[in-house]
Amino acid sequence: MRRVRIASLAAAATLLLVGGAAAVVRDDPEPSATYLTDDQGRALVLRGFNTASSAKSTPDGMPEFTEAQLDREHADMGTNFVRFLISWRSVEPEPGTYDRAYLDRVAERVGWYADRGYHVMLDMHQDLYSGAITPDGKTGNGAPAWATYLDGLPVGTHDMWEQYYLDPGVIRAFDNFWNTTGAHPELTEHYAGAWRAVAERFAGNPAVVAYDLMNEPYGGTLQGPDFEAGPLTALYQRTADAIRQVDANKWVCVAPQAMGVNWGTPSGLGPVADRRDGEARIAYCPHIYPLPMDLGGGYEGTSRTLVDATIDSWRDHALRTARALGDAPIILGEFGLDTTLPGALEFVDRMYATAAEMGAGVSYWSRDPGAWGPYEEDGTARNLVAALDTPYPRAVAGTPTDWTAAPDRLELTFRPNPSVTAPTEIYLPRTGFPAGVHVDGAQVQDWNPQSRLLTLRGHGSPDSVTVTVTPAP
Ligand code: MNI
Repeated sequence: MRRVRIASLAAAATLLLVGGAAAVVRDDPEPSATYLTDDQGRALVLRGFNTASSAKSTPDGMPEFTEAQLDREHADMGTNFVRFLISWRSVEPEPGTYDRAYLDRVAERVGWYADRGYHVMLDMHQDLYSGAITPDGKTGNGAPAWATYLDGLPVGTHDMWEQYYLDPGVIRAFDNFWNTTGAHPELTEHYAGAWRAVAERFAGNPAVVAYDLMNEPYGGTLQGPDFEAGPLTALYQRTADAIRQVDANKWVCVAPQAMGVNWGTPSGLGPVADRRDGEARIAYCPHIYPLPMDLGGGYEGTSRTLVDATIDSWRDHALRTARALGDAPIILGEFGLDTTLPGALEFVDRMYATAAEMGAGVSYWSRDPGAWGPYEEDGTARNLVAALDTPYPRAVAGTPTDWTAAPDRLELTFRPNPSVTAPTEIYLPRTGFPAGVHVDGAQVQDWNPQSRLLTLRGHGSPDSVTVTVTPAP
């Protein structure tokens, strides 16, 4: 065990140095100038949770999550977004047969979010390809058993779940999916078909804003650009095309491979054409998990120095990849950590500040109870709740060019879009704004101390507007 950890750390340090050097020799990339938009054309700043890891293993594919728990989250942190886990095994339990009852259950949850004004991104989740890689079905998740071909190769037993990615049987299951073996050209076709079935069900549902095509892709024997620019980009193109047959409007979110890119190395993902009328709606949804923190290092000392270097190179590479994808907006699909680690909440603050700088949405991993999440099993709020309950502009009547938040202050600069008539909407937490708000730079249309929502109109300049919101004096 110890050997593995030391070897991984050495590998990570090398990767970090390579990433850091690459960042020095190229220009600093500009923040993303594009945002996902709502049906009124406003730029969306998305803040929410992955909901939830429990969906990976429940028989009905639903997270252990109630409508009352959503009310609680909404009241405590003012989230407006969810990355909701769905799975291929549940959508297509038999080849070519789509489970309508499952999609109805997903739609019921989407309805809970819709009732509270949330935006939903459906995430086709997988880890280690499939539950069928081990007899007990409890190690991996994602693909149906009928699409899992280990070809008799072994899968071992390991303490760290990531180690299963190195087992011959798991690698072969991925090689068969990507058809690197040449034996299973039908599997990616099925995957695209499953997505078309999902998109057909949700095309007319305005609460669903995006489809995250595959969680943390892994290339089996193909890694890096050989995988990302090859079969991964091809799968995204095939799946985006299948979705566009039934849904012209939702955002299609593409993710890089997890290995390396989650630690700050560059992605080799190729561009994906969006065959819809009008502007492309392709978004980029990378994850970040700085390796020193995953290994229990916390955000202090040497570990903190390495984590900061990881964040810097991850941000620069993510911005470059998003630009190469055609100025794609960015959603940080996952970051998260054991918040009992030293410095954990400073890391959380740093990640949200980085996302704001980048113009990126965020879905924290995850909404499950426990040490990584906002609540204990018994519902007690944990330290994460206060850390995440911060001001943010939820929907902006133009393009944000710069925004920063502190617990009792929000500064937002944006370029107004004259064709947007809906107001700019800002969330402000009770702790920082107990007695009301003071606004400079725009007129208040409404302030609702219950929902904590501030709406603004009548911003003077046509070019650039800067709004500052502070507590009422
Ligand atoms: O840390 C990972 C991760 C590590 C290594 C690899 N490979 C070797 C391919 C892949 C992924 N993932 C982090 C989180 N993502 C899942 C859900 O998407 C969570 O359970 C993990 O904490």
